[in-house]
Amino acid sequence: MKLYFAPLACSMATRAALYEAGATATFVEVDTRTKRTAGGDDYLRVHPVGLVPVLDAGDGTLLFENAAILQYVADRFPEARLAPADPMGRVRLGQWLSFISAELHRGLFGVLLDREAPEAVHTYAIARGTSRLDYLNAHLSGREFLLDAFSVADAYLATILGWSVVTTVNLKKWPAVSAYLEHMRERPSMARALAEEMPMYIAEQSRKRAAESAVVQATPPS
Ligand SMILES: N[C@@H](CCC(=O)N[C@@H](CS)C(=O)NCC(=O)O)C(=O)O
Repeated sequence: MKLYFAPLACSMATRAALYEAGATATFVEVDTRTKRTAGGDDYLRVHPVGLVPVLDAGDGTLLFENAAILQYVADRFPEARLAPADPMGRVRLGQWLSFISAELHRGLFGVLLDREAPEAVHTYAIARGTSRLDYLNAHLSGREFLLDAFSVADAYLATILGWSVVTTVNLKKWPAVSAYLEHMRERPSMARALAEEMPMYIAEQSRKRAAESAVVQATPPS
């Protein structure tokens, strides 16, 4: 299998799930801004919109969308128990994956991390996001995981919540959410994924800054 990822992006959830499963995989870094892989290939030929993650299932079949990819990994490695086996448990898993994707990933943190989004949009996202974090905090109070045991939804949620440190969302206001994130980060698969992707993220950021300052220097004063 081959995972197309960007450092510390939502694709880190799939990396952690692959580690949980003990899967053999290779990893291709993507610059989601330039839509190029680290090897210089045109990433739009892999994903027409240029989003990560994409998982190559091993035979060239390309899988899109984190929530679907995570369930694929869980199904492909059932012995790792990354998803509930019973039908209702599976519905609950789908419920959380949708909530994380729509309400927290794209609806809250994705907006806050978008430097091109106007300030009013950030303010609106935070105002709306509060009820989502309140709900999550109530659910996680007294619980170790989103479901009865660790699942791919936890890998996704911990990845998204980790972005809060570079936003104005202070998770300390939601103590159960904050404690959950700390606990998740101690999990070997998550800790390994974070330790591996952090240096890549720092390198990516410095490349971005260098590219931006090159543009500024090349722009003649008007
Ligand atoms: N709906 C997609 C969203 C994935 C997504 O937002 N990926 C971000 C990184 S976390 C990305 O690739 N952004 C680049 C872009 O928006 O052009 C999924 O859940 O997989």
